[in-house]
Amino acid sequence: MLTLFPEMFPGPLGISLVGTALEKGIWSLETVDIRDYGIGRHRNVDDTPAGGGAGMVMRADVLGAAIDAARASAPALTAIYLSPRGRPLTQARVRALADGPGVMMLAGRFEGVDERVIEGRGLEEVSIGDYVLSGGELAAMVVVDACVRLRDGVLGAADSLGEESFEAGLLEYPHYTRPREWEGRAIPDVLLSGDHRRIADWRRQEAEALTQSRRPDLMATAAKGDNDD
Ligand code: 9D3
Repeated sequence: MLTLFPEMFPGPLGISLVGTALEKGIWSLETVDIRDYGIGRHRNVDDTPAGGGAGMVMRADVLGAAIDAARASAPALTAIYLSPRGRPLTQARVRALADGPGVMMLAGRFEGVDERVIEGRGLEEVSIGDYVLSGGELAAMVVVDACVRLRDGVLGAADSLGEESFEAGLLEYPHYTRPREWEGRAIPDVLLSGDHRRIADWRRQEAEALTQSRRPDLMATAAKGDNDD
């Protein structure tokens, strides 16, 4: 993880499912402090944009040196730059990254990085969605979280089973647990009927209705069965 804020890591990645996997050695994390490659007495990492305009841009020479140092100890890793203009992250890309040798990720700050470092180091630009963050670190954590949970030994057997559910591609049906009635709201009778066929039918119907109303874009691919999840 190449970042100006190494103290953000592992942060939430040190907790629960993914954190336990980190402790078990199922995955590991190294941070590179980009500031260590900064220029001059003030360790500068950014400068004003060529051509003018607002904000600052991260320097290609600084980032090149940081990337090369990281690459020297881990040459095989896929190199990703988290960027608001990147290709949107998909479960298919997550799967491929999780099956690979690991990832080197550059988290940007300011307006972004000098274009030449993206070209010169062959960085793949990845976005996590159409909203504006204050930097790439949280996005990088999202990528790691999504990948690590797919690695062997991270999910319990029960959760892994769910990954292959025939309902994949639809939003999930509503869940309920005790108490049977809460603030005047009852658990739907069908779920207490013990009729597993009727329960499965009800869940499928609920999942389809939710998907139709919230994510009609998913409906087409779910029907074809060629979705990512
Ligand atoms: C006004 C132009 N802005 C682009 C939308 C500048 C800008 C805003 C925020 C440049 C960088 C950022 C910081 N965002 C990320 O580093 C980032 C991000 C995001 O903001 N949304 C979704 N995915 C990602 S991945 C990295």
